[in-house]
Amino acid sequence: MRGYFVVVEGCDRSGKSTQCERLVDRLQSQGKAVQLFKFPDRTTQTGKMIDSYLKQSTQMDDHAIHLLFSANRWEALAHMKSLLEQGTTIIVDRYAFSGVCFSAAKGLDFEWCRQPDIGLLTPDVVMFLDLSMDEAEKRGGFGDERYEKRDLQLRVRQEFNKVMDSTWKTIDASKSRDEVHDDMMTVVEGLSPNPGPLRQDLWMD
Ligand code: ADP
Ligand code: 2DT
Ligand code: MG
Repeated sequence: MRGYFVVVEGCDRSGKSTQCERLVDRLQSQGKAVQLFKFPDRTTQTGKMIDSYLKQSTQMDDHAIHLLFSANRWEALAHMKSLLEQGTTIIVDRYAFSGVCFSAAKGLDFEWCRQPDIGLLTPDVVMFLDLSMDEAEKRGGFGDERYEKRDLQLRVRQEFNKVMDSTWKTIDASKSRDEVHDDMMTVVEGLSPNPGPLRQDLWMD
């Protein structure tokens, strides 16, 4: 059987990276084949350009950086597909939803933003870690990266409200790390035992 494609989305400091790692560790400890992916993947050629943009060492047109974030996903597609087909589950820390929400929050046209990611793999489930800005701010001050600003984060949140649909699983990210982990495990354990063929039809409807 193929692996599951699980995406974790949410605003900054909602606990995505913490929980993705925990999910991978837990599933691996159960003997399952699982691999972690993270977008942007800052290690590739496009990832290095994205990293220096986020760290504010380079400037780039908003459209150009949007396309680079998308390219960063397209270049991972073959690897993700082959793992899934071999039966490995992949847990993905941010995906095209972050791509659209951040760029739209900056003022780019929402429909334009969706175009470059059309035809990527469609996740089996998207978990949205839901945390208010006030709670997020209690988790430490903003860093120095380009998008770590309150007003932008609030706009990103509004964009997430637009892209999420009834298939998304909203997780209350204000709970303790253990409780959030348990809630996410419940979602993963509830995935269909027969997920059907891999779908490479993101936003093709
Ligand atoms: P994200 O990847 O969504 O930005 P992180 O996983 O990096 O979030 O977590 C942001 C900060 O909040 C980290 O310092 C992390 O240790 C802390 N954190 C994560 N989950 C929780 C939680 N459930 N309760 C309190 N603090 C948390
Ligand atoms: P991390 O803090 O998770 O490394 O994210 N972003 C991310 C975009 O603007 N477009 C995208 O396509 C993706 C995947 C969100 C780094 C920042 O990059 C933003 C925060
Ligand atoms: Mg993170």
